[in-house]
Amino acid sequence: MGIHPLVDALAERIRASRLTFQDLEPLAIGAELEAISGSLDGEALFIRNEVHRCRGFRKLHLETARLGAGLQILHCVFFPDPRFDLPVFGADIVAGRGVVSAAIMDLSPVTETLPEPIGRALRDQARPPFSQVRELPAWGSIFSPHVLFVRPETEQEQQWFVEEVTTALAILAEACRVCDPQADDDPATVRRWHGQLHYCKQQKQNDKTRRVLEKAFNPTWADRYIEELLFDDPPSPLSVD
Ligand code: BLA
Repeated sequence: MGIHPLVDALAERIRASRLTFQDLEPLAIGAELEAISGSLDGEALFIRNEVHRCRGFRKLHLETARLGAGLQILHCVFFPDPRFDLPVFGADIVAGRGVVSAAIMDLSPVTETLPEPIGRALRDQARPPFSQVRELPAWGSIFSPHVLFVRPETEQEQQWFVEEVTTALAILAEACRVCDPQADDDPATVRRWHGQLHYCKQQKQNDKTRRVLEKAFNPTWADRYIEELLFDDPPSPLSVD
């Protein structure tokens, strides 16, 4: 069985948007993390990971996965280089048996508020009338007021979701193009690094991700995967050269 069309369509769109970021280059990850396969209860499991960096972002991670009982996942996070005044881009789709239960996307601030040009661009954007907007869990305090968290019911709503992600990435790519880095030891850089650490800490409280990975693999593997690949702590700007 293939991958849900929304997962496929969004992955393709993210790959295309990714190319609009400057100085994009692949980051080496271990072969054991690039393509992971196995089986659970007789069903095929796989995870495909793509990791890049570019000017302004220390890590662009796109994961597509099929993890047992027909569960299909797209997970994507663009982690900014703290020297740049840029938010974290995050998206997650969870689909199973033809139904998409969760589709979430946000440009998340790493300080009190989003950089003003990004906040303004998002405010100016009319949101399509999704029929099922979902409530955020408590750890979701990291998300911006513009977070999109829905259960897209129809193909049209799924297309809207892809368009919303495309728009957010275009806004982010433009902000990135005009953003100049600050010094490693600039207090603003250090503040943004702390903000990114907090983002990762909150994401790691999502027990639903951990439970799925523990069941498909095992708790030790899941913990390592979450700590080292999904939400690794950003290196301190004061310790890198
Ligand atoms: C929810 N994430 C979920 C759910 C599962 C996963 C099974 C529950 C589905 C539902 O509530 O309908 C599983 N997500 C995974 C797994 C991976 C993954 C296994 O990415 C990776 C291998 N999660 C993220 C990112 C965001 C995110 C980047 O990884 C947002 C930017 C959000 N996922 C997110 C939220 C929920 C969720 C907010 C709902 C949690 C809840 O309602 O408690």
